[in-house]
Amino acid sequence: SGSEMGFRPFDPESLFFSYQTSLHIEELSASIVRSHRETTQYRPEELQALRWKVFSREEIHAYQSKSVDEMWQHCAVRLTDAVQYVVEFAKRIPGFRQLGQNDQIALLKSGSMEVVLVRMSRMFNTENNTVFFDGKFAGTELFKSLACGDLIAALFEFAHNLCALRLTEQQMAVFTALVLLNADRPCLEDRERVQRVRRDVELALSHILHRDNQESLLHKLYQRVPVLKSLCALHIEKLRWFRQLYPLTVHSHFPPLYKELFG
Ligand code: CLR
Repeated sequence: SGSEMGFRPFDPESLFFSYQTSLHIEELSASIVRSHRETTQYRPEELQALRWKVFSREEIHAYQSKSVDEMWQHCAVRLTDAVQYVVEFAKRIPGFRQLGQNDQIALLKSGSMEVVLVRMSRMFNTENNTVFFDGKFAGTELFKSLACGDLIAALFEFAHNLCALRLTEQQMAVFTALVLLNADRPCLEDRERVQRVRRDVELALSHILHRDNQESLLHKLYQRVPVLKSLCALHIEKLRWFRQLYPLTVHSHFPPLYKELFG
């Protein structure tokens, strides 16, 4: 037979199969990239044009003079806005809506904040370590009145390091889809189903990294996943601390979605 003679037998069936597969993966990447583009508040060109907008001394001072609970509430509202866009992104990932309702919620509960933090790196300027917040670029000192400097420093450091990888929008889109489709999340009812949707997104990520000739990024991206997890745990810990001090602020002034996801 052909294989005994050292070459593969020509098999039109299997050629057809691999053609179908790569077409499907190609379409999946394109679809995820489109969903990402439609659900990020700012396009890269817009962000580039806004880079010169930084807060003045006076404006920074005004944020620093806010009370702890006022600043927390303000940031919780901004963060919830960002989360809402991530929820919209998730819904547009092929296969996500087909998961059970409870599993969709479980994935968003643990994954939406992680995606916000990955997205933070697109809104980050490494030249002066500032992030786009409330219409201008802000450094860590602007968040002083939150009284959680360690969390803020860690979030900025994460954004800075992720920025250094210089991900394209396509790479970020597929990576964030992968962050959401994590079959190890607590409380999943049908892990196998999540794993199946994830498998194709993993292929999509390998595919675009291969195409971009940047396969070494795969390992670097997977390395960030446990860091994301610990940052989110720290955020929850800070929220618990804050809630103990200001239970009424959280109860009556925090966005319901924020409480539902993190509370
Ligand atoms: C992330 C990328 C999103 C847009 C966006 C909105 C809100 C921003 C967030 C980004 C980055 C982190 C951010 C947040 C508002 C407050 C939060 C600046 C840019 C800081 C780090 C404070 C966190 C405070 C918690 C303890 C509540 O597309």
